[in-house]
Amino acid sequence: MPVTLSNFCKALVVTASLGMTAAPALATEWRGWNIHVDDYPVSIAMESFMKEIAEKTNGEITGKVYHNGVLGDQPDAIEQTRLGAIDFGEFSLGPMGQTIPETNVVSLPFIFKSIPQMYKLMDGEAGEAIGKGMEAKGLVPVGWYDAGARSFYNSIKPINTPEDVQGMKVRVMNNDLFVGMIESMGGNATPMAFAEVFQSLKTNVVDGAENNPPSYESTNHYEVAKYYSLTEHLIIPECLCVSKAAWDKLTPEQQTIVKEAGRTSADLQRKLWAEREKASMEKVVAGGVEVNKVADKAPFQDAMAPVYEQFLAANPGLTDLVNLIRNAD
Ligand code: BDP
Repeated sequence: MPVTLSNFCKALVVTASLGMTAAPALATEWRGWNIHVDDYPVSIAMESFMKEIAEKTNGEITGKVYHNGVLGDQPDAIEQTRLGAIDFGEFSLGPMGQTIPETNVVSLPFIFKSIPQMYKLMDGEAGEAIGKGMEAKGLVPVGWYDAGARSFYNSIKPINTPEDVQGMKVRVMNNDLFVGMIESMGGNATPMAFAEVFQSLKTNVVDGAENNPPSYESTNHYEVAKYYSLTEHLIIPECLCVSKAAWDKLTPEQQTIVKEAGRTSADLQRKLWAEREKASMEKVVAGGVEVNKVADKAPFQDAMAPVYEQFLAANPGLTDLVNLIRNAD
């Protein structure tokens, strides 16, 4: 058969229709947002989430995870996911507080007593209440991920007391609550995108920041801020979230599959997290970081009283949720 334009077009039509019959009628390809590097626990768990969904839906729903924040910074990606321009993402509840007040409850410093306690509460009543608030704003949580505890690091000195933070320029995630947290210790808070922190530390635009060991290590912040002080002031859970817009297009069977895959991926992420935390600490110590334990955290906790007062005054409707977590064993 000679290759004429019309034959070529016919061939295209045949190929396309064959493709159509081979693929399920309502095949959907999701785009997923992730801020972390490819080998991060979150990244591996997100890949496994999509793989399980593709398998269990026989390819009706497939997806690609965009790592390293290439789809934009976090506050922006949260908005995009709420609006349905991104189909799913793995977010810290930290930067969500500006839009979803319920999530701010877990951004209150020292609200959880430990990581196991955080798991228990997020897998129970507290997670349900927070999840409802998220869903009302366009995000459907399908798995609570672990992000350990955040501690301060800086290029000047070890921090042992809240006074040590006085006058320090500290980068925080985009949320007024974290600005208040730093100011209550006399520091200067600078909200800034995660991707800009390395350069800002290097050029002394900020003196320090705060994060968990895997993020401190995977971003190389430890190379330019050598003092890591284990204040463990924030235990902020993270969420694997599906955009409500994408969720509402699923059949009930598909929704069940997505929920199950979310749970499996959270189990995997929590396991990988524990391993990575250990490996990251070893790596930063080998890289010359001076790690100090904080002997007495009570002065830090006391310094946070105004943060709680202001938060509860502005959000009286969240008092019960705050107390539920605060008074839990
Ligand atoms: C990491 C979180 C990530 C945040 C980042 C930050 O996993 O979602 O964007 O901290 O400090 O621990 O911005």
